[in-house]
Amino acid sequence: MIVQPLSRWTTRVGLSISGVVGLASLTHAQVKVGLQSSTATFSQSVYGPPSLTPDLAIDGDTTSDVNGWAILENNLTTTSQTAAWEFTSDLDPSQLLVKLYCNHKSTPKTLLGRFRISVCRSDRAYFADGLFWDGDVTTNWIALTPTSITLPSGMTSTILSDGSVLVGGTIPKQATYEINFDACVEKMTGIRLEAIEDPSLPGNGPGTASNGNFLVNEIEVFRTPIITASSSDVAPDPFDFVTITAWGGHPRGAGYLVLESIDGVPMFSMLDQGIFSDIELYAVGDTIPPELTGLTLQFRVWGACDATGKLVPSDPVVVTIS
Ligand SMILES: [Ca+2]
Ligand SMILES: [Ca+2]
Repeated sequence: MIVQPLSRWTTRVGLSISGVVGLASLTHAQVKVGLQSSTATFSQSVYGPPSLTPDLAIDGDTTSDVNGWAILENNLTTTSQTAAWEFTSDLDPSQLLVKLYCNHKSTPKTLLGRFRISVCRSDRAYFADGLFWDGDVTTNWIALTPTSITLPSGMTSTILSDGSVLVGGTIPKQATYEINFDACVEKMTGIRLEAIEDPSLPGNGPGTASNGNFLVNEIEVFRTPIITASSSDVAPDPFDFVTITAWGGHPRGAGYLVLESIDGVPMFSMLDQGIFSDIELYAVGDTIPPELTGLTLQFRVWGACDATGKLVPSDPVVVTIS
């Protein structure tokens, strides 16, 4: 087997040929992520215990008027506040969709003005203690920079250098924000929502209400796994073919290999996962089936991180089996 080395990438990748299976197709199922242990630095109360608390932002009610997290203090001022939740199970590297519902009706335009989303890999014992005032939201957070944002018509968003989002334009009465991220992070355990003051906002923010308040009725997180197929997903096929086990890595985190045939087979993809900081490109196998001779495979690392932590594909690398 002849292989060409990766030239541009500091990462090297592995490739092995070891068996016979059929053709596979890839599916990219988006699944909702469970959240728990709602925690905040502050939650709004009305001269009593906290009543607009982050647990109401994960109760499944996205539309009731007063059902979510808000931060107005009893002196009717606001300041930057933070909420955090644990993921109910660890997440592998994912494309994340975060939906933020701001549907307060009796006080319209009570939307998030500037905010930032982060994830962490910490043990759940060390963050998100479930308190609604002075809760523990401190751990090693990894701020995510959105790859795209969908807002109601007329609203604008600006992604600032710290990864936070500042909304502007025409502020509607209610809004649902949809923010996409590439989360190039292994074994994610939690998510943080920072509401950040900004001088462009009414009352200096962090919300769009005149007093800087907001109400987040609900936060929903959906993930699309980067890994979408494994050997068990490969259905038998009349065209017996070779099993490709591939793995890749990147010094900064996770990496994945997508294999695509560029001749001979219309769809030929299979993934495996591995985390390696420095691996070699090599082939494993007793013999190469004769029908593979001359086959050309193209593959690329999908999941290499660029300088901002975004998942990016490498340039194609071509392997010819001989
Ligand atoms: Ca809710
Ligand atoms: Ca915890």
